[in-house]
Amino acid sequence: MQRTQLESYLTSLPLSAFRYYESLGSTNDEALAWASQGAPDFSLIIADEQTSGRGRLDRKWFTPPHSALAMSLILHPTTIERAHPARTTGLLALSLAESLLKLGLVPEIKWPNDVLLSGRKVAGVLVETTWMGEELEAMILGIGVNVLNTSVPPAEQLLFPATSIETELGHPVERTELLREILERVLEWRPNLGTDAFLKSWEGSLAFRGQQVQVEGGSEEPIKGELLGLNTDGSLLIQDEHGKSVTVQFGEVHLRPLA
Ligand code: BT5
Repeated sequence: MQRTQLESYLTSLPLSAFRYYESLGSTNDEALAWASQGAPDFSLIIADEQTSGRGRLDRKWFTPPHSALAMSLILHPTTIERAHPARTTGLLALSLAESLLKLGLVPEIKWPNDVLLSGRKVAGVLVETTWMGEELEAMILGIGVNVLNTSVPPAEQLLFPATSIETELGHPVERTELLREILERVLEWRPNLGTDAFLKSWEGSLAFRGQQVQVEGGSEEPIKGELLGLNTDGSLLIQDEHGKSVTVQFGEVHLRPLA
């Protein structure tokens, strides 16, 4: 990815500022630091390679050079984003899912933060926050996308099977074009984050809807049941084995289908 090429692709978008790195530890770490130094709303950080990319619970996220998208968007949260922070994870996941749909693929969002193609993970979202005392200062919306075949980590390093857009499509795609497409979707959805239309689109993209799933996480017993959909706050709604509606809060949980 060349800086000049990136600049020409992004000039039409109302980005406040952007920083591009050929190699960086983690775009989320850089965004957290930049946010605390006063980065304006809708500033973007992109890295061609990450040497210590992070997932949830400090799990590793692999971003080898010249093959993936690794980016973090800094938002100064609006009232809606403060009220429904989980929706910002949905915002990025849905924006990518719609971009993939446009390429002719059939993406699914594995709640809470993965995007799947053919049941394999093609992307992960990591949203983090900075605080000024008790006041939420900034939200960092990070996403890593496996674009080319060479971005897919070896199977033994993974908890869940992975794929890339190139693998699924049968031909490579231009990373910068995909980036612009995702950002355009984010810009379209962001003002509508509080609407039912957003919730319905997010819910409509969910993997395993109507299927039996198991959710593990926290200190709770695993929950088994049918995945019904989303509550308005972005938490997951499941009908358990006894027919009871159970809500799974957004957080460090692991969802899998019960085959
Ligand atoms: C995620 O965490 O899926 C969130 C990943 C967010 C990465 C972006 S890249 C830009 C920004 N900067 C960062 O430092 N992070 C964000 P989680 O649900 O915890 O999944 C992590 C797990 O995904 C790992 O334990 C691996 O098993 C697997 N994994 C790692 N790299 C992968 C890859 N490239 N493709 C598919 N799976 C991967």
